[in-house]
Amino acid sequence: MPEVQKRGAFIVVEGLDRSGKSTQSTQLLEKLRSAGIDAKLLNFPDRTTTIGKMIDSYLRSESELDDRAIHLLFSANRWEAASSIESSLRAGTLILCDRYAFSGLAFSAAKGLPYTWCRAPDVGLPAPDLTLLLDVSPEQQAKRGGFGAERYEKAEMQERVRAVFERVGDEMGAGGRWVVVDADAEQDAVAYELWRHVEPLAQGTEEPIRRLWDEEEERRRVSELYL
Ligand code: DGP
Repeated sequence: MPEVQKRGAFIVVEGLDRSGKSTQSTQLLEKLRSAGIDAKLLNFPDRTTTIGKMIDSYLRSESELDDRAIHLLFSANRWEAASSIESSLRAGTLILCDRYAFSGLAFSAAKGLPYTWCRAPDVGLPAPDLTLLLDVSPEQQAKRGGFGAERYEKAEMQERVRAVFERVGDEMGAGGRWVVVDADAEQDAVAYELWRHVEPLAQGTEEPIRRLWDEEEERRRVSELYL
């Protein structure tokens, strides 16, 4: 029997501002690397590219853009990394990603753009094998020193984003690919919980790379047919 080739796993960490997402992603990377795993951490938006610089200027309120235009830029910023994500995965590297298309959907739908329109530009991107949503309560967000000065860092906006993340989670279903982690817990407890979900994927997976939002679309089509 020919041996099935493993590829690196694709793991996304999502969450609201002040959820501890970036700290936890960095720690997770260190833990993976010290376990001997070839792993890379990406951040979206990637503010270093030409598109990323436009996004950065928008987030700092140094420039104004139509809501749809900025949405498409966030998506383009992921697309410009898509082929390198895929080739890293195929080369056996685990890709850890601090935010991905789910943030794109959550933040733009929270502004009032239609949900299905928001999803469309990200259709076909490599789909994560696992998404960990760090769920922080408004009370904890406030306790953690409130928000910074960037555009979306306001309590009402965060509440709306939270609601869209819930909807995304419901649609992702119970297949284990979307995991909600209580981010109000102590830092070590959150890290432990994240590791519990990441460890089984650390050595790679034999599954083919899927595309966003294939499975979810299929589930929706089937339920529309039969309900
Ligand atoms: P961060 O660098 O993780 O703090 O993210 C910067 C801000 O941008 C944060 O408030 C979340 C928001 N954001 C991240 N990705 C997207 C996206 O794809 N679309 C929109 N509209 N906002 C996003």
